[in-house]
Amino acid sequence: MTDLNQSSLLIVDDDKMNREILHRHLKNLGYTNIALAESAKAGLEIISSQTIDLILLDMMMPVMNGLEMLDYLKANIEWRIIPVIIISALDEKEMMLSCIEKGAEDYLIKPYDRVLLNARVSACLDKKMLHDHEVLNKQKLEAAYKELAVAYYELEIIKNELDALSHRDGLTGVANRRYFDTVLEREWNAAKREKKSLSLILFDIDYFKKYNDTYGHLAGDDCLCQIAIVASQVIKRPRDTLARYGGEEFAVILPDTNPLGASICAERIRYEIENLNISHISSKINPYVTASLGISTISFHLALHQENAIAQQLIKEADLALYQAKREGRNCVKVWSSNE
Ligand code: GH3
Ligand code: MG
Ligand code: MG
Repeated sequence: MTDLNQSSLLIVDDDKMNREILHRHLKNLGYTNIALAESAKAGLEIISSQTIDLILLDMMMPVMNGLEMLDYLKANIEWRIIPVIIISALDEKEMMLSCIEKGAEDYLIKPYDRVLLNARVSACLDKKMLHDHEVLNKQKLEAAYKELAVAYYELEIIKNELDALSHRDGLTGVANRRYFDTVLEREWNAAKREKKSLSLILFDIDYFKKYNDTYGHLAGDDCLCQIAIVASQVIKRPRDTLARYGGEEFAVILPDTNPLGASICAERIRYEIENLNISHISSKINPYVTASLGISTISFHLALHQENAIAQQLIKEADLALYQAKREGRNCVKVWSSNE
């Protein structure tokens, strides 16, 4: 399993002859990448500057002995995984135990058995290679996870953007009809559950066909955008929703709002539209663009409403009120009432 040419070994021994004998022996076994150090200090310098897969360490050395070097290696987070085989003339059980306890892979006594040494070196290198592969795989896996997390995050952003786009009207940027239906249904259910009021304003630009005929379709589009902007500035609460209901017709959903609150809101929209001062010479009622508004409200806390009322009823009633505003001269607000 061990790739002899790829493994790098380090012999640390203060005795030159010992170093050379071991070096020759390992070379004869086929290992080509072998570093030699005459002291623990020289050994540590080599370890800091190159990758080492196995250390063959002498025990008795001046300044820093093998046991001290072992301590040093095992205390270092990067070096502690390098296997160490102690090769020593010191045949003391205590010392052997101490080395094994501190993390040495084996303790061979000089003169060492060559067959045993070969087997230990080979086993240590196999183990080290396996460990290196595991580390590499873990790093690759972590990198892949990170990439996946980034891709997922980007996908979420795109999905949110697409979601938002699918809710918007292409011309004015306010909610589209589809989203209006969703919000109305949601708010209807919430109002029913919480026994609250829900108001709806429908408004329609007056003589808009004539406006288009007079100023052109592009000017008409621009007019719609300006109206959407001022209307969206009037509605303040986070759950209020302005939507483009049809061609030149808009809707405002006002949760938890009674007819009086909705009237104030509608009157402000009417006022702001007129106040845009968009010339409309073909209008029969005003020199500027105006709109007519109809309001309907459902009050779930009042007993007069049937349990089985449906959201469509609210639209129908706001539409009736809007029709009444048109009938009664346009540029005004009408609140739907069951008496009319
Ligand atoms: P009323 O006062 O009774 O509401 O009259 P009106 O002319 O506004 O109503 P009508 O329903 O007869 O005409 C609506 C016009 O709105 C028709 C069409 O030219 C215009 N319109 C609808 N959608 C758009 C749009 O997206 N852009 C433009 N420029 N005009 C549109
Ligand atoms: Mg219309
Ligand atoms: Mg109109």
